[in-house]
Amino acid sequence: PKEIFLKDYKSPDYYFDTVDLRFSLGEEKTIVASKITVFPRVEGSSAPLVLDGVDLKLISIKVDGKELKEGDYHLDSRHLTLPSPPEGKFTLEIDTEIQPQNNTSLEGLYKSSGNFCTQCEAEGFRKITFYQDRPDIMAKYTCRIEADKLLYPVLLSNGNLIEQGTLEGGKHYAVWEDPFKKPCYLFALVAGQLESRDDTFVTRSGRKVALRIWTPAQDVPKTAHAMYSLKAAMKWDEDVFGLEYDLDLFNVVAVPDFNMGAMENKSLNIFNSKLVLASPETASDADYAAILGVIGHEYFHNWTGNRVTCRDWFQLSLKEGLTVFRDQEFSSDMGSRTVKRIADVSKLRNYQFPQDAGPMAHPVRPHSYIKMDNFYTGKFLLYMGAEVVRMYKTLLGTQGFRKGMDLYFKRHDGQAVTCEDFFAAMKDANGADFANFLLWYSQAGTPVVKVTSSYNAEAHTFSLKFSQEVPPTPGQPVKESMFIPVAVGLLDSSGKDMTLSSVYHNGTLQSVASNNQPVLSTVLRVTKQKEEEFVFCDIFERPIPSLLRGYSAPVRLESDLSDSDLFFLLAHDSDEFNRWESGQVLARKLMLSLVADFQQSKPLTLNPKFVQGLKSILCDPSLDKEFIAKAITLPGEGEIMDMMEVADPDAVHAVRTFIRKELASQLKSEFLSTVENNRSSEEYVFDHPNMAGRALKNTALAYLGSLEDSEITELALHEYKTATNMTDQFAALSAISQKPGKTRDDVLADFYTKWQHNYLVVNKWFALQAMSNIPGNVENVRKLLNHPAFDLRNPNKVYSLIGGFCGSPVNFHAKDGSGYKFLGEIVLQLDKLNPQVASRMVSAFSRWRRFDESRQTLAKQQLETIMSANGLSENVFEIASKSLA
Ligand code: HT7
Ligand code: ZN
Repeated sequence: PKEIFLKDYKSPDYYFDTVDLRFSLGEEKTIVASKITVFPRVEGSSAPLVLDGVDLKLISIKVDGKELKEGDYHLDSRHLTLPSPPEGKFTLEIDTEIQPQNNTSLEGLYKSSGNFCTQCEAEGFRKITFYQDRPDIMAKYTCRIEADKLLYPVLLSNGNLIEQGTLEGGKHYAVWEDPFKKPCYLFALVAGQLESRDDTFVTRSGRKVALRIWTPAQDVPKTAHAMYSLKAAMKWDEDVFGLEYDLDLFNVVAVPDFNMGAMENKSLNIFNSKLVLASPETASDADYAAILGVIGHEYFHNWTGNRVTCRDWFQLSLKEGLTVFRDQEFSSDMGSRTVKRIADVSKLRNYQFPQDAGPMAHPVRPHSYIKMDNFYTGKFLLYMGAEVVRMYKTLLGTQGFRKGMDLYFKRHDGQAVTCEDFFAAMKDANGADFANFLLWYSQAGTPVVKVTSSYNAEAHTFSLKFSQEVPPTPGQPVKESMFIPVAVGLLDSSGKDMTLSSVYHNGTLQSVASNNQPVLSTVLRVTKQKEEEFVFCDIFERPIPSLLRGYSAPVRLESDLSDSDLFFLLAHDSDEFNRWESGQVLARKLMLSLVADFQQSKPLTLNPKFVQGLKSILCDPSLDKEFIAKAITLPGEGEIMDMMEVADPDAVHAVRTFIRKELASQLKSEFLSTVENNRSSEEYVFDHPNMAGRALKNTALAYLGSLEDSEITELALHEYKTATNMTDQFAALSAISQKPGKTRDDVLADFYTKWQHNYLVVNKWFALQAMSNIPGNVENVRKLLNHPAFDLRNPNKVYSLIGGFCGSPVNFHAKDGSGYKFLGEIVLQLDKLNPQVASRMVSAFSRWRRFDESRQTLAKQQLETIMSANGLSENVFEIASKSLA
């Protein structure tokens, strides 16, 4: 496999102006005829024209209407080359045959539940026809689709429908024209038996946009929330960024077989059904929230990704980081900002810290790759990219950021650009000094920021001294210091924010006031590696600093705050994110010290102050209920293992289980009344107060479920039977499933019987069992592989069952290697069907060096077996080989 480097980027020798595609869709074969107008970048160029093409059968090729003979071109398994194309502008016509019905990779054109659909990002278009499959080739497309009318009554592509009609032999056709230039990764086609939910949105300039969400007929009633989300997103983008939709039609299609969440194809978004279909009985609050966020995300791409796209795939975070940031802000505005930030930071930590510390570490803009798809798999690039965009906003403020966005669109609409172009727009629009901010794009590794504080009672000054270190990562042994925006507030002894007026930095006095008004929070610009001091003036008592408010930069913070400072912040910080964070820091410290006790066979005891701290949060009626739910949830086992020299899954699991049980038994009556007082109303409402109540009730129920107590089993069974929505029903099922036994078996069987006809609910049932910590669960998971509802070809099922299993530290990392062996076998089977899904699964091995020697040996064996397999895909090769390197 060939590694591709950013430094080797070259502008294409040829551009495409118009692309006319004609699809003749069939059961045995599909014919794709393309007609492209080509022009050279440099007048008079005689460079060869190299087209990408994979798994294609070439039928014919014509240049300016003249058929080429063998010898006039070269064809290999990946490219079609014209060694000497004509000078100047010419037309290229290529007929190709493909077999979408046999395409299990789910990239290019494939079939899902009998319908045709496409997935072209990142490099799937080359599986449809020969093309320069790179995002800096932007062209105007028309697409004619011809197919059997009964089997495929609906024919969709990008843009506007300009013609349709019937043909002989029971066929029909439709012609679509997209007036906007686009890269081929945004091309889409759908043909099948679908029905739509229709609505309209009138843009602020008065354009009436037809909105259609397409699914199989029986699922149309489940698209109401997706439609609500789409209209909310369209309105939000107008209100917050002044961005209007630009066509008269916006289609969304839901398909059950999809490698990722969704795809932002111009005016024809294609979605994994999981992120469209919802009804209160079948979808949880988390599903509802995910649909809102992802519908928003794909819609927002219309401007950030489609109108302005990436020059090359190394710039992926230009569109993904920015669009993830935009969807995060959208969801924050639609619900609770703090809770959303907590959820996003938790996700970031789950992807950022492990990846940054492992063999797959790479910067936000990678320097090289073998298979581009692997960057989506890690999610790092998406979430970390969003953090980089968030830092611009932190530094510039809401208005400054908006100015930067306006300039970005003004300069680059219709272009394929780079991260530097985005940086320049932000900088130029604000005349900002961003120091070496660009390093965030090129330097890998999570900076570790250390802070110490001291108070001078005589001078009335408070000093914060920072130092930073970026750990070495593969290929980057030595690091430069980064520009880190650190948002800070100071709490007085009553827990209120002190007013901040001025601060000395590097010996110069700077005002921190905004519009001459003192402020309660300020952003410090930390740039140096060694000690960098900020001294706050006019501070009349020793404050407790609230550092990195709202997680203002994606770093690991190590401060000298004592436990009592942290308890104080947990109780009082006006920055709710930091309230949560203080609780998490305390919990992490506690868990790590108990892990050490466990490893030394010491008895485990729980610090009463910790119980008290959690109790006061749990019982504080002034707090948002979802915030409470988050604040009383312990850090995950993965997060704690990441902080250990040698990860010990058994010890971490034992400790987390111990703390949960201990909290449940000491706070049993509080948890019981929390359940009692927060039962859902009969009617399901998707809004923050209702979701928050359910989140709190179900967190309490989960704690109670850890107890060996028949009263609790009865309670959970009651909750299960009386639940009126999936959130509550599944939470009760999860609480019951914590302990093996007849009740668990019966309720799991009941749940399956009830929901066997809904594949999305059945996937939840698979995931719940797969993630179980019951010892030896690998055998149960192996059995489930043969369950009639399971299918290795469907990514959602694989993510639920196999992905769920790999997320359970005790069983995946079982000492006897049974978990590793299971995954090794599955990866090889999967790789033959769907390399993208296989590479997602194999990445569970990538941190094998973090474990003890015996686990290392067992995991390494599996990786080596995978590497030695014949015909391994590039996707799996890249992850497995980098993991072993
Ligand atoms: N932009 C979309 C990327 C995507 C993708 C990438 C590789 C393989 C399959 C894929 N499906 C969708 C995702 C998004 O931005 O939501
Ligand atoms: Zn995206």
